[in-house]
Amino acid sequence: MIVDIRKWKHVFKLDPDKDISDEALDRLCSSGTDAIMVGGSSGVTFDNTVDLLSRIRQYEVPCVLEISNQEAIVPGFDLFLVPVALNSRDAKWIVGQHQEALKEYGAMLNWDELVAEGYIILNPEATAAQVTSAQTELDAKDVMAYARMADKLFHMPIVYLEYSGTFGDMALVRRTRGVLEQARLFYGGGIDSLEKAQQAAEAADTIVVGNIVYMDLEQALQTVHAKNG
Ligand code: 1GP
Repeated sequence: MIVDIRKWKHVFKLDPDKDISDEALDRLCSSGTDAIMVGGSSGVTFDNTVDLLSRIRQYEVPCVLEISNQEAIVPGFDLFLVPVALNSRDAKWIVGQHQEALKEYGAMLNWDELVAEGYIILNPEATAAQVTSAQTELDAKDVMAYARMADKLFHMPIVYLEYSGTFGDMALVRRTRGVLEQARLFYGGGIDSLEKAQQAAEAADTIVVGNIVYMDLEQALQTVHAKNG
């Protein structure tokens, strides 16, 4: 399957470490979302990732893996997103784990299936911020500089503003998108209604809807309508 991230407006992110019923998965995969992203910040294993992939594969929706650790790299996804935590204080989350993985798999990778995501993590309470020791006290100039670094210096296809768990500053999201030339701006965090999805979809290129899937499936499904403006 050819997957074009540049066409994505809406993505559901499913966590292999969380339970989801067959019925809920059926409704999510048939919702009209552009892709299902599989990933999480903790408890992601090879086994729970394989299990979720095989269930999603019953549907036509593109399914991509956001790699969270080397042990949980499962073949068979349409694409593999590789997070680079640009504002981490720990090089392990910027280049360290990546270098370790490439020592193992570097010679046998299909590079066309790999897409780098330049993460800027902005909610200090998020697990991702804590795991990566992210420097979240950033002003707009700081964020813009990271965004340009990802876009212009490193040529990353995705800049990801990550507010996981809280709804972010849409003015900042819009400004950040404004400085990108080739990268696509992903926004994720706290989208729990159609209204918030519409606000985020207006500010970013692609919106990512995560936790509400597990809290209130009906509200989660509503967010797909933000695709239509
Ligand atoms: C998490 O950006 C996603 O990586 C979505 O965040 O769980 O807050 O929707 P939420």
